[in-house]
Amino acid sequence: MAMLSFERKYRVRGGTLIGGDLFDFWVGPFYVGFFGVTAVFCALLGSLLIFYDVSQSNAGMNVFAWSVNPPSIEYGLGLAPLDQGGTWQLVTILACGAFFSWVLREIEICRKLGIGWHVPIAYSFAVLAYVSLVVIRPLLLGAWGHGFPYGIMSHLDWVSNVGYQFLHFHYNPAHMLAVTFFFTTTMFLGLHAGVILGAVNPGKGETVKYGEHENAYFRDFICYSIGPYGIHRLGLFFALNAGFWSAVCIIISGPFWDKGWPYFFDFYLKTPAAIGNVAY
Ligand code: UQ2
Repeated sequence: MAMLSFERKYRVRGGTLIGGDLFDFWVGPFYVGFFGVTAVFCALLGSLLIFYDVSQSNAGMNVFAWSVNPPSIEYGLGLAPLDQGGTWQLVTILACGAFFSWVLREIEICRKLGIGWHVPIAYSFAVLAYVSLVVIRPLLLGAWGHGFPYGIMSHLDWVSNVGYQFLHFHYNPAHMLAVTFFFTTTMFLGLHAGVILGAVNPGKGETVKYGEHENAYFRDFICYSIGPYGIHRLGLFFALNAGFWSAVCIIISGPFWDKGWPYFFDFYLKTPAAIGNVAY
């Protein structure tokens, strides 16, 4: 890919977190950096281990049946033999290595450009959601076997099974918050993308519009415009909260709440609103 003339001035030295000028170069359009090397190393080795593990199973070429499974609960927090979940443990370590490397690579690029760390901070919430499932919750429950399996159908089965262990996972209040944030985030992106495309691509013969028209649109439509900075702050806030409450909702399930989630709302029966008014 050809380097655009103005790109040269953004391809600045420095900003690295480790190793000085070592790996401070680009390959085509890609910044390499120390953490680019560690990310690619972890991702390649992890992928090879996944293919190795799957090759030892009887799943054949059916990709939907491929699954790298965690050890059984009996192994606790110890290491398991490769064919008993040890590969899952190595893949998990390498996945964490790749994800953490990616966060640090994003930070180095922010430092080079002199921009804020919003992207690495946002991405780290996604990493947190993953780490909650395969590291934090298994540690709190005392066994790596509580992690989820790495497979297309098998991870869906895991989600369903864990959900039913709590009778009805949608009664988990943190899950309610997470779902609500996910949905509102897509609504905000839909509204935002729609208004931006509507303004810059108004149709044949119309002149391209801009920010004031976007403002006016939402004032006329819902009596309120949050503004061009506001919509991005709101969107980032809601997106980060979606990841954050996802992490909370799974970490509390088991380590801090071991009944069905519907029972959580039994506290209502002890409130003045219910006492003497609700039969049960
Ligand atoms: C907006 C605005 C934008 C937008 C969008 C809105 C000009 C280009 C999508 C509308 C969003 C609003 C009003 C948020 C409503 C908030 C809640 C909590 C329901 O006003 O400013 O900029 O893209």
